[in-house]
Amino acid sequence: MTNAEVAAVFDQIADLLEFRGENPFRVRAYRNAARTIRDLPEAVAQIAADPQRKLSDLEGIGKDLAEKIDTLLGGGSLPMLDDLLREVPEGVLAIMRIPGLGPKRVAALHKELHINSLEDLRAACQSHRVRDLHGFGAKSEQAILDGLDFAARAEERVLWAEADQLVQELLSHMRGCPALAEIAPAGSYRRGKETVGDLDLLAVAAGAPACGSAAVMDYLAAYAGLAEVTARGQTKLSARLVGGLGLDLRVVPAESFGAALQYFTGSKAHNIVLRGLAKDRGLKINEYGVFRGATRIAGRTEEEVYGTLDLPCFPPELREARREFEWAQAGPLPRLVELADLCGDLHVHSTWTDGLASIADMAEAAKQRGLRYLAITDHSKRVSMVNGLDASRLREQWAEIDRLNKRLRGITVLKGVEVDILERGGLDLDDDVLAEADWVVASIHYGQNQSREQITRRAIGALQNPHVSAMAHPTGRMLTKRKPYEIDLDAVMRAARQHGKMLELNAHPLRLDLDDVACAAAKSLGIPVVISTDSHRPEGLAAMRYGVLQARRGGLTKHDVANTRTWPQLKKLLGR
Ligand code: DGT
Ligand code: CA
Ligand code: CA
Ligand code: ZN
Repeated sequence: MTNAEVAAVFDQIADLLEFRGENPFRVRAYRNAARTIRDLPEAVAQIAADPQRKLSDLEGIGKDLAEKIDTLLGGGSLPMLDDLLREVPEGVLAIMRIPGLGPKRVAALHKELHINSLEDLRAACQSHRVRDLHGFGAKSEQAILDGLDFAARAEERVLWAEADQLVQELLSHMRGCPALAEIAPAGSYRRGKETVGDLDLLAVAAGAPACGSAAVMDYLAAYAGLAEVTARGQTKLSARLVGGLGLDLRVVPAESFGAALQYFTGSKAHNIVLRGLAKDRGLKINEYGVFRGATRIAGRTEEEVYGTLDLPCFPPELREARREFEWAQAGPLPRLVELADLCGDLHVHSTWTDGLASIADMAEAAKQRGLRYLAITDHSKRVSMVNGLDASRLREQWAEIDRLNKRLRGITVLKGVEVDILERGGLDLDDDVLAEADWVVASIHYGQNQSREQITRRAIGALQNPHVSAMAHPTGRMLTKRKPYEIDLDAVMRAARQHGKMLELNAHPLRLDLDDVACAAAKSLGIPVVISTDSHRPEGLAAMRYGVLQARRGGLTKHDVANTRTWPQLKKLLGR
């Protein structure tokens, strides 16, 4: 069990005790224990395994809690937690996970309004029964409804990176099907959307269409990764994968494959514009092809379909009915950035803080991926739970980087830091040390619940610092898990432009922050975007492709992405 997992158990106990209205001191004891363990600079398992040390020597951990930790580390369960979980209705636990609803408020809803499930809660908010409760109001009623919507949406969609893994496994199964001539994913997955609601697959059967379709569908139905087939027709099969993700497979004739691929790739908004353009020319476009009267004039390939309207075959990432039609009218489409264009990674951690690999190992891995520079950006001291660096340790780290660079060939390690933007404003390290860095990313990790004004002011303050290079993960969102913090991104972008700063597109599949729309906004303001992986281990560097996909959705070209440049060029762009 990791420290975070042990801490999460204690937090849950605290929540349940608080929900039941137990002694506040007891609740606080569990909360403090959770914090102590979460903030430990080493694994709690390591302390437990050391005969020289005692868990009960840790601050806030008495004999009873030490025993509980031992039980958890040994793989056991805690009887008192099991009892608590039995006594609290399951629906109430779900309510406690809604952002912004603590155990006390959930208890009030449960006691006063007999709310036992998410459905009860929604109904109570909609009929305005919640606003009259003590401590609630119209504003919190709306906040609860927003939280419910967020939780519902989050549950239905999966991260693109997860969908990708599922798609690759599925495709490799399907390629074993003798009756299959062709198969391709469509839908939001193909457009590279950050989360995917369901998978849409198109197939062409070999041989006679009727029996071919049946054979292809049979082959899919036999896939071990399917939980159930939910519907089956002549040419369409709907199913659910083991993890719950929905899936539609359509088997289409070869002469319609391009038209179907175009239609089912979407987006819906893009298709609506396309249908209008076809109509203007007296053509009809649908999933079977492009028709003039009853004659099919295109359908086999997407190029052919778009070609009938004198349009380029848009990269799927652009098909959102934003600027793509306008661009196509003006001339050739911009060539979107590609993974191979990236020369460096500018946000990476090492064992100096919460990374799992040494600087040398990260540099080697980056070189293997074809990168030519890598900025080590470990956390600053405010992030105490991961042993964030103060000025003196940072300088020690940089001395190590200097030594390392002397022997490294083919890659340069940059002296960087991920400096925290403090809750009260200002940065966590002094200007004199920041001035010695090659690359400084500034991040908000604490005080994420502050008001829009406060958070925006902090971000702009950081961008005004002459030594800051870029703002990391500018909205703090965690896809399907945490909403962005309240921030006026327009104001932040204006400040970035004014002070010549860059903005990060954090490529971690859970973040993808900036999102596609914000990337497009940055481009239009001329703010260089850096795509960085925020890797904590060598494998993390692979996330660059997710960032590239998001950048492409924002219409970014190689020119718009700063780290497609060599380090000397990038430094010049930064003007420092
Ligand atoms: P998702 O699954 O929510 O992540 O998003 P999509 O875009 O994959 O949407 P989905 O699975 O409902 O449909 C796949 C594509 O099929 C969609 O992007 C466009 C096309 N499509 C679906 N329904 C309609 C429709 O009513 N009209 C048009 N024009 N296209 C549609
Ligand atoms: Ca879909
Ligand atoms: Ca679908
Ligand atoms: Zn980081």
